[in-house]
Amino acid sequence: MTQALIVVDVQNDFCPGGALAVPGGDEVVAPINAMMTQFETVILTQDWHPAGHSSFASSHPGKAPFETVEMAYGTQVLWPDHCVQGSDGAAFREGLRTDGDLILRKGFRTGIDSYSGFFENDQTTPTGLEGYLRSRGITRLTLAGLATDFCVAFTALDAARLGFTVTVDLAACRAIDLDGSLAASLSLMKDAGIALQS
Ligand code: VGL
Ligand code: ZN
Repeated sequence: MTQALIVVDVQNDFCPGGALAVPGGDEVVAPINAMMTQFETVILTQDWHPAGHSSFASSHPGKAPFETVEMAYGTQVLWPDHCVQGSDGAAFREGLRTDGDLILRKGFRTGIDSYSGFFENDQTTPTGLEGYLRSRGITRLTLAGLATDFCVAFTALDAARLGFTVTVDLAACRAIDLDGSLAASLSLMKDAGIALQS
């Protein structure tokens, strides 16, 4: 058993009606539930921010959502408040199977965001996911979820860089697509040798 499915951030706030709604975000639930039956190991990630998180525009006076700021670790997009720990918005989307082996929370430090399931946005602070996968002998990963161009892409790119064989199932992903971010992320993933499946 060397394969795992990583289900990225299928949470209410990324679905229609949520604080950072991804168009069609809820449409990934059915295909992901079906995919889960094909994998012995399923990991779900959960965006999990404290109130007042530094990725929230509301934490930066004069800034609006989708503007950027320079943080010590680089440029950070500012988002509407979303996925606040314990809120309904942070909960997994109703109907999503959550009986996976591991639920990995990320973005829980106030001063740093974490799009990737592997590293925070400084690209050096590990979440521990790499060790979890390696110690279980997993070498091949399939990714699905939200959003294609942020948390899915960052997770996939880190996984490829770490030497995992990575497939992203685009039919079970939806994108935010901010200023061409979808096309940019697809091209980065292709260049990294990630299989894009639809
Ligand atoms: C995400 C923006 C902010 C994502 C999370 O799951 O793609 N995007 N936080
Ligand atoms: Zn977030």
